[in-house]
Amino acid sequence: MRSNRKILLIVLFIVMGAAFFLQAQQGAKLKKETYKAKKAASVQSVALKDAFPALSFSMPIEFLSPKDGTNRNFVVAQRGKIHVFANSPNVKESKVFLDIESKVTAGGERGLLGMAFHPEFKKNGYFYLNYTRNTSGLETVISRFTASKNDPNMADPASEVILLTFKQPYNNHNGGKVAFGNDGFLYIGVGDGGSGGDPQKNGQNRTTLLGKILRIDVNKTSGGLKYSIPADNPYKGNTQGFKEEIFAYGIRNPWRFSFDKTTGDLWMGDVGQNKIEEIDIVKKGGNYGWNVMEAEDCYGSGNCNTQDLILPVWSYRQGPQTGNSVTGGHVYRGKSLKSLKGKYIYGDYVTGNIWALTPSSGGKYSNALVIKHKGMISSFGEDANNELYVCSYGDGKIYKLE
Ligand SMILES: [Ca+2]
Ligand SMILES: [Ca+2]
Repeated sequence: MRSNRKILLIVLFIVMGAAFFLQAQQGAKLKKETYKAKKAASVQSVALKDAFPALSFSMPIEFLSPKDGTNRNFVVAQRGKIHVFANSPNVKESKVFLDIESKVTAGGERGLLGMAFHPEFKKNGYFYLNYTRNTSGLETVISRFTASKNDPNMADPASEVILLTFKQPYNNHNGGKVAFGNDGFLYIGVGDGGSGGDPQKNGQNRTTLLGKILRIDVNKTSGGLKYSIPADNPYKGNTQGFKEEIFAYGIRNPWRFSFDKTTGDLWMGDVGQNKIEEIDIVKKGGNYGWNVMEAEDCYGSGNCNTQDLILPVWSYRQGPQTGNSVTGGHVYRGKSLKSLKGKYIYGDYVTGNIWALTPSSGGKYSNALVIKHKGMISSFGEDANNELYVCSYGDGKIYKLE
């Protein structure tokens, strides 16, 4: 999600999406929308099904489930609400788990952008949010909240503990994802600050948190922080003024990252500028190139010094057939879709393409179209069984791959 031209494009798609939604509503028979996949090479026929026909949400941007044995799903709505409901296609209603709309500044790429359950959520009730607010200028807030002890389907709005804030120089490129790695640390996706082309050169500047993946330890505090810096963070204790929270840098706008539950790999979609969308496997201390490079090309004109810059594991040129804004997904570790096992499933926000990346020899990957969603894909998510879902931004529905 990027510059003005792109925003225009996105607005156009929202209008088209709304028209599509109205059409769909007129035909009540279409209530259960099932899109049959075209058979793609190496991928079985996969359908996208309206997973919870009775439910829809306003601008859903995250779907997730705590591993607490309750088999509940949570949907984050961008304006600042979190909804909770039973993981059943017959579920009749959702409940508002938390409403922080009054705290959140939303619109465009701003809002309540991410949620993560603490690995010990069942015991401590902690969950973490990433949102933008405007108190004295736009900023990102990373907070911990606690679920109510009396009602598991309610969070306590007064339980907020702000861990970290940092200023946002522009409205766009706020990243927004938060997730716990297999190492138990909290990872935070932060965009380059915004505008276009990274005018402040934040991606390569390690004295700012912008344009980075951060990693913090929320289970300890140290040095006046509400968290601590993991002992092996790449810049812990550095004397160059680099931010110790940095895990990796050179990132433009990480729109969704996730961890492979089997290998622990951190997979990221990094939204491109005007040419190329990319998928990265993010390693500790890695420099992912922005704004020296846009994916595998030098950004801007002519040559660039590509030494030590890590190339994406996959990329695609922007276009009407491919897309204009990558949405990172998940390595599929569910049970029902055997042909997707171990593959990285991701998509494009604008075109609705959903692809599978399959590892092949020599660290290379092959790419296949799984299915095309007729709407905008704001996010992928997983339920308690690691089955895969799509947040459809325009019609507010949650679709399941099956
Ligand atoms: Ca920003
Ligand atoms: Ca890159």
